[in-house]
Amino acid sequence: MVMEGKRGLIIGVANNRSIAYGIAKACKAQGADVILTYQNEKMQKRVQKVADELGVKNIYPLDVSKPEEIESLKEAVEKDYGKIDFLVHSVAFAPREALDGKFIDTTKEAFNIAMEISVYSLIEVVQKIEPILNDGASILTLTYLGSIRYIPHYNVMGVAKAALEASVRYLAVDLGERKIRINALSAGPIKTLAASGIGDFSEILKYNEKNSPLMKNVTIEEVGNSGMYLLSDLSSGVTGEVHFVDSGYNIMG
Ligand code: 0WD
Repeated sequence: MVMEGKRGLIIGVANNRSIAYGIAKACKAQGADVILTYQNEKMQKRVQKVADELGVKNIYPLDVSKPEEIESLKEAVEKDYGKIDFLVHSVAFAPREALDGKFIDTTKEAFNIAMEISVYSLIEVVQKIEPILNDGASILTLTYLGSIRYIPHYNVMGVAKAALEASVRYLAVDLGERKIRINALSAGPIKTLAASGIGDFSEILKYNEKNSPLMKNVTIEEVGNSGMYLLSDLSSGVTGEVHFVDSGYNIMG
């Protein structure tokens, strides 16, 4: 049991198709104690269902755009559990109209929202949760190939993911002082709630399946297992990295 004795906070479960759910499941299977959050009351029921299924004791509200909620979460987790060993940030958002059509039409408002929810939230969550992280803890965020390549319709989210990956590198240096690691996992396309907002997503899925070395799309179980490795001590020499879990699609010319 690789995660025996470890406890972690996982942000970004919307339902049992979420990538964060795949990571939570893999961590539980290896003996970890998992804490989940839900974005708002509308999501609470679905996340509670996931929590019951996984045997997760507590779920806490967290909208990452509200600093006071990050603060309250830190206090509640500290009170109920003490310190934690890992943290997962699996959250992204851009207005739907920005994920269709041309990148050149991106509005300042859509740009700011995408950067706030998908990038700054990582920095702020790490800032506010760091005091309850044990030395040697591991942090993971989720990214996508659209950060370094043109992907149709990914638009402003590609720019946000580039900033997210750069943030991981800068945070890795600051956190390294406490031997805390932070990495990004770049997942291949998976049909989730968030993905359904991206124009022509089913075409991207088909194209990746046809053109990746493994000739298949990845599952949340595969992403979950690789995520678990990055959260575990098995990856103790890895930080500031972007790790692709995409059936090898990114290497293709
Ligand atoms: O193909 C994919 N699905 C890929 C996703 C490929 C590569 C990377 N990713 C990334 C996403 O960009 C995101 O960072 O993985 C992460 C998780 O996305 P997901 O698992 O695909 O999507 P989903 O199950 O919808 O979970 C993301 C959740 C939100 O769901 P919706 O769809 O309702 O936005 O992020 C949460 C929310 O639960 N979220 C927030 N949580 C707290 N505060 C907020 C917020 N303000 N906004 C969104």
